[in-house]
Amino acid sequence: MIDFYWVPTANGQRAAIMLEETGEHYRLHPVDLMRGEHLAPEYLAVNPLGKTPTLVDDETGVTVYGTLAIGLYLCDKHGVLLGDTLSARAAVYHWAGLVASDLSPAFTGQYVFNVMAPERLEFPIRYFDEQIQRLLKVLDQRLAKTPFLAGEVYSLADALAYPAAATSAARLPEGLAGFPALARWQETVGGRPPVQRAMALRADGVSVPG
Ligand SMILES: N[C@@H](CCC(=O)N[C@@H](CS)C(=O)NCC(=O)O)C(=O)O
Repeated sequence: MIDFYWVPTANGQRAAIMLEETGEHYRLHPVDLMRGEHLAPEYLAVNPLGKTPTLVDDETGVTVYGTLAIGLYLCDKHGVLLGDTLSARAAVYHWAGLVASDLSPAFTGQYVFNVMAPERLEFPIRYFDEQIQRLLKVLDQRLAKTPFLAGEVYSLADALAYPAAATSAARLPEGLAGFPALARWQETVGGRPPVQRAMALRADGVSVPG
């Protein structure tokens, strides 16, 4: 059984998709950021960084924090969603890495400067908007050539990218209209039952900043 410390944000959804994709049994522990539960001693004992998502796997005795690390751990544990050859895995690493180290921080930056910042600062708002547009364009160009990010088959990279596409579809003024291949992929990935179960996770009474 896995104890899963989670917040209903894109990062939480990424880790939840991987738990569902790999058929893990998990206990959901919603962490309320607004109430400061992530900085309470009980949670800092699990993850001293005080951020989510984190999982504690009592089957293997390991604790893993962060969406990419959790995704890689679950792929490794179950032998799925990474690819069978070095070149197939390289494609998964490339796209999963781009999502984790470029796209996801750009969304965080956009959220911080649009929702959390006490004053409106034009430069960081424009900077993160441009970063997101540039990254979505690259994903769209890739998906115009291959059905999934790493190639012919669904992988960890798609699982990690999906919440960003869903957020963009909801937040951008024209949704994903300017990114037709990404929109097609979003429908396909969003139709997977594990993805639907993860995206439907709710924590009554738990709120996030903003
Ligand atoms: N690099 C981490 C980022 C995790 C992260 O920023 N988590 C947010 C919730 S989505 C959090 O716990 N924030 C609390 C804080 O920053 O104090 C990942 O990929 O999971």
